[in-house]
Amino acid sequence: MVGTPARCCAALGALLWGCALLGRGALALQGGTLYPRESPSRERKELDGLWSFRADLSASRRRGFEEQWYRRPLRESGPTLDMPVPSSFNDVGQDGQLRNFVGWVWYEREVILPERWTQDLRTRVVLRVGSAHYYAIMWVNGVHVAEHEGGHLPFEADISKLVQTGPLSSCRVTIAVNNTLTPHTLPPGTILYKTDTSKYPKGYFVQDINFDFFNYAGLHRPVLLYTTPTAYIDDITVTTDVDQDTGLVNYQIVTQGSKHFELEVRLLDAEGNVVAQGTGGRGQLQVPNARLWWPYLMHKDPAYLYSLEVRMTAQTVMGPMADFYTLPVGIRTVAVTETQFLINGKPFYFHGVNKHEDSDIRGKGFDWALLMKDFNLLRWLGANSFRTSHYPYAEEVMQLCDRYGIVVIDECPGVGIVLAESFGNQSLQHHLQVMEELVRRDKNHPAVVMWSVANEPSSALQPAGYYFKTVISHTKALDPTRPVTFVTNSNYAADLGVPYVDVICVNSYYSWYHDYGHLEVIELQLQTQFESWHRAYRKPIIQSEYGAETIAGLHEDPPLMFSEEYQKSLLARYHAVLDEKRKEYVVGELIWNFADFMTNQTPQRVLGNKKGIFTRQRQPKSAAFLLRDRYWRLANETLEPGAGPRSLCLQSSPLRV
Ligand code: BDP
Repeated sequence: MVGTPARCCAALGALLWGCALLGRGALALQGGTLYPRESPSRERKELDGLWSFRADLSASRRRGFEEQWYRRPLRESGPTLDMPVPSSFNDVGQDGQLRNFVGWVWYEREVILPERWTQDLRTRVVLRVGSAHYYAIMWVNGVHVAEHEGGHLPFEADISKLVQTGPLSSCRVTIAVNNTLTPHTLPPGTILYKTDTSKYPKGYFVQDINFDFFNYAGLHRPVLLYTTPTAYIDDITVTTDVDQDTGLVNYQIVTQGSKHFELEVRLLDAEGNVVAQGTGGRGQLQVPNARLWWPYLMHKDPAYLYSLEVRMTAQTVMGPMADFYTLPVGIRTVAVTETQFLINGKPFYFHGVNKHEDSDIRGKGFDWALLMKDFNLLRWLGANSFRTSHYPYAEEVMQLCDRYGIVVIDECPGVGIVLAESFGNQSLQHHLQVMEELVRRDKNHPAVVMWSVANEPSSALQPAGYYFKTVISHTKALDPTRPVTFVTNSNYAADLGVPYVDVICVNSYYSWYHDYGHLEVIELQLQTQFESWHRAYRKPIIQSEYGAETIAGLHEDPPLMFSEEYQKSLLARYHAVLDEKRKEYVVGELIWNFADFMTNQTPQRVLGNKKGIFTRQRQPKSAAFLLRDRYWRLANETLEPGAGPRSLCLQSSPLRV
C-alpha cells in the first residue's frame, strides 16, 4: 500500500492535473507481475461489466479530491453514469464533452467477496488493473492502495488487510484516472492554455500531442481480484537456449511470505508428459529432442509450447502452505548478425503489420471478439509478425502470439518524443522505469523477439545520443537475451540513437508525405535509403512502416492518392525493392497499418488514419489481397517442401502443402 489520502491530496495542490506524477507510482511496481492464472491454490474474480463513473468537470478538475469522492459511494457525491469496463470512456456516450475530456475521471465498483477470501488469513487478496490510461489512483473502501503512472502496463495492490478486517464481505473499489499528457509522460504531450480572451473563453486549454492516434482513456483492460496463499510464487523468469537437439530452460523463481520453503519445477510437453524436472529457486532443465517454438509459417509445427509447473511448499506461522503456478514456455533462440535476424539459428524474415488497439465504440478497450478477429485476419493474410505500435498491448494479445506463433516487436509507449524537454532527466528516469515494467511483464513470451524503446523520436537532437544509449543499455541489462531497437525516421547521417540499436528499423513514406502523387520515385528513394543505412552501420534493417492513406471503395485508375489503386501501386513498388534487398540485409517489412484507426481531428485525417489494409471494421481493401499473395509467397519460400501448417484454419490459403 502506498501513501495516505491526506498526502495524496496535499500533492494535488502543486499540480492542476496529476496527483503527483512524481514517480510515486514506482511503489506499485515492487514484486513480479505474473499474469493472474487460476491454479489449485489461486482463484480469480473478474470485475468487468458496468462501473459507476463520473468525469470531474470542475474548472480545476480537482473537485473529486477536494470533496474526497473516494470516501463514500460515488453516487452520494453527485450524479453518475454507467460505464463499461474494459473500454475507453470517450466513444460510449452521446456527449461531445466526454469524448474530448481531459482531466480526472472516477470509476467505482462494489464487489461481494467470497467468505473464504475475507475470513481465511492465509489467503492473500490482490486487486489488479490491466491498464488505466494514463495516471491512476486506487482506493479500497476509501483507503488509498496504489498509484500508477503509464497507461499500458498493469499494476496491483495487496488488499488483504483491508478486506479481512471484520465480517464485511463487500468492498468498494474506486479508481481515479487522469489522461493528461505532459512533456515528461510516455507518450509525451503538452497542455496548451489559450489565453487570448477575444478568441477563447476563460481557462480554455487543449491537449496537444505529437503522435497520430486518439488519446483514448479509461480502464482499458480487465480489472480483477485474485488470490494466492500468503506464502507465494511472486515471479518467474525463464530464458531458453538450444544445444544440438537438447532444449535448455533456465529458470529463476522469486517467492514471498516465508523463509522456509521448497520449490519443485516440472516441465510438461503439450500432451502432459513430464519431460524434465528440478528443485530450488534457480536452475536449468534439459529437454532431450526438444520441440522448438517456431514462428507461424516458418515450420510445419509452429508455436510449440511446454508448461512449466512451479510448486512452492512453505512453512509459515499459520501452518504449511502450497502455491502452484503454471507458465507456458516456448524453447527458442534469437540472434542478430550483420545481415540476418535468426530464430533457432535460421534466417527469419518479418512479413507482417503494425497494429493499434483501436475499434469502434470501445476505443482502446479490450475485447475478445475483436482480438480473435484480428488474429484470424493475421493468419489469413499470412502475416508472421507485428510490432505493438506504439505501446504495449494487452497481456492476452501476447499470449495469443505465443500460441499462434506470431512474432512480436514489443514497443513501449515512447512515441512522440520530439521536444527537447522530453529528453531531460525526468523523462529519462520514467522511460527506464517503463522499460522495467514492460520487460517484467513480457519477458517470458517466446513470441517477443525484440524490444523497441521508441517510435520516431527526434533522434537527431543533441541529447538523443545519451538518452537512447542509456535506455537501450538499461533494457539490455534487464534482458540480455533479446535485441533492442527503436524505430527511426531521421536521416541516417544525423541520427544519434541508431549507433546503439541491434537492428535498424526505418519508417518511410515515399510518394505519400514526400513527392506525393509521384509513385515513380519510390524505387530509387527506397534503394538509397537502404544502402545509406547499411553502408553506415552494417546492421540488418527492417522497413518498419510504409503505406498510403486509402478510403475504402474509392477507385481511380491510373492511381490517384487516397484510392485503393494508389495504395496497391505504392505497396507493389516498395515490394520490388524489398525483394532485392531481402537477399542482402533487409530482414523485414511491416505495413502501416493493419487497420484504419482513430486519430485527433486534423485537416489531414478523414475520421482517423486510413492507411489500414483493413477498414476499422476489419473489412479488406484491395491491398489486403495484394499483401496476402505476397506474404504466402514469402512463406512458401521459407517452408520446406511438403511442410504444411499444423492446426490453422487455412483451408483456403495458397500455402504449398
Ligand atoms: C508514422 C508514425 C505513425 C503514423 C504514420 C502516418 O509512426 O504513428 O500514424 O506515420 O502518418 O510516421 O500514417
